[in-house]
Amino acid sequence: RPVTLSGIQPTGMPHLGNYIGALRNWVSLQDSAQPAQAAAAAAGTAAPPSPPSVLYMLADLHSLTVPQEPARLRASIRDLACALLACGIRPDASVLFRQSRVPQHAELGWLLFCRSPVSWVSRMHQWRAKLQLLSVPETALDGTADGRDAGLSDQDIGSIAETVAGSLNVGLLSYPILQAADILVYRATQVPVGEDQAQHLHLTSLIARSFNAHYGKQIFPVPQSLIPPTTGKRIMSLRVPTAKMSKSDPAEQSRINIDDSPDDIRSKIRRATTDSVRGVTYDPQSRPGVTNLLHIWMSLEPSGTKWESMSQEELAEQVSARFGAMSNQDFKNVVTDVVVGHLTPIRGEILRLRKDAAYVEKVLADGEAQAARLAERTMRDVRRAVGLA
Ligand code: AQP
Repeated sequence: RPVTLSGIQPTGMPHLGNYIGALRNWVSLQDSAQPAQAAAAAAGTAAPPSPPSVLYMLADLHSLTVPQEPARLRASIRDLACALLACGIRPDASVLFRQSRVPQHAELGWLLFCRSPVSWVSRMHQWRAKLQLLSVPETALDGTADGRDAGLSDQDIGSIAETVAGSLNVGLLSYPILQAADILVYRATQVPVGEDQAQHLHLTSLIARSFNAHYGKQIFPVPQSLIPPTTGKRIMSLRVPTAKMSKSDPAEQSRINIDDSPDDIRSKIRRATTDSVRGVTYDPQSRPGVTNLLHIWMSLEPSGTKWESMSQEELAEQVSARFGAMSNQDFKNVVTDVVVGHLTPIRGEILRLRKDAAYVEKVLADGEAQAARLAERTMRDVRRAVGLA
């Protein structure tokens, strides 16, 4: 039986990129995995119980690889739960839970750390990109852990750790192994992820296969990644359309949050970076801003056209026929209408759920109890295999 697991970090309100690249697909996967529950939800009747096979995680432990202010993190976790429910994740069909509340993730994580060569994580693209970006000097990395810290006050030590660990910490290097634990602890067989996560998924397969081989037992299945189709695979920043839309981009104008008001959406799209070329054309290389808006439109427009299965030439032809005579400004209005139409009901549901904290907390607590039962089943086998039982 397929078991699906995916996660999202509580690093801010999800944006249109998270919605198009992940959350919308999560809802489809939930509904296709649990057709009886989906039919009951559509008919407004009670759903029959079913064994949990779709799990969605608020990846709060992962979010700590970058500095988080505690009160803000708490609020972001709550808000993220509201956002996922508002997008259509239903507690009768999916297990929704906070990663940190299921301690088996951290336990399995440690066991996997101890079986993973450092070179497996140090060659991950995301880690290498971060190292290059920061060009951290060797002396800064020495920090205080080399025995030369005599005479430093706690405050001095704290501030050195803050400076270095704020940007480059052990968690950031090793989080792909915790990610493997997140997946393997539920013996998940399929993992919907963005293409940027393909390398991490490959690492999970390596870890699962080497663990099975070492202990001579098929403890973990080898999971497959489910990468979304081509169009809108990556939604880009509205300000710098060569960078991806991101929750932690300090520029608010760079993204459309899924709880933005229609006025905010209108103003952000109106100010989105495009170019001064006349007419709308599909040209990812030389017109990244316009193409990003086209990807957003194609991902959300209601005709059901299979844009993702078209070649670049077909896309260019279709776009020219439809929007070739339109100014960028008029096209921005078309995009705004489709985004507002899509996000308005979601925003309404987020605002409603924010006022019902008790319900949201109960959904998470129930999800955590279910997740812990499943995880504990795996951990019993793992502890026995390792010699800890
Ligand atoms: N711009 C994007 N376009 C399409 N898909 C995206 N995803 C993220 N950004 C885009 C997908 O959303 C899922 C959840 O992402 P995450 O929050 O766990 O981490 P992330 O990829 O690092 O997302 P952000 O928004 O950029 O967050 P921060 O700023 O905190 O790092 C993933 O499946 C991801 O592929």
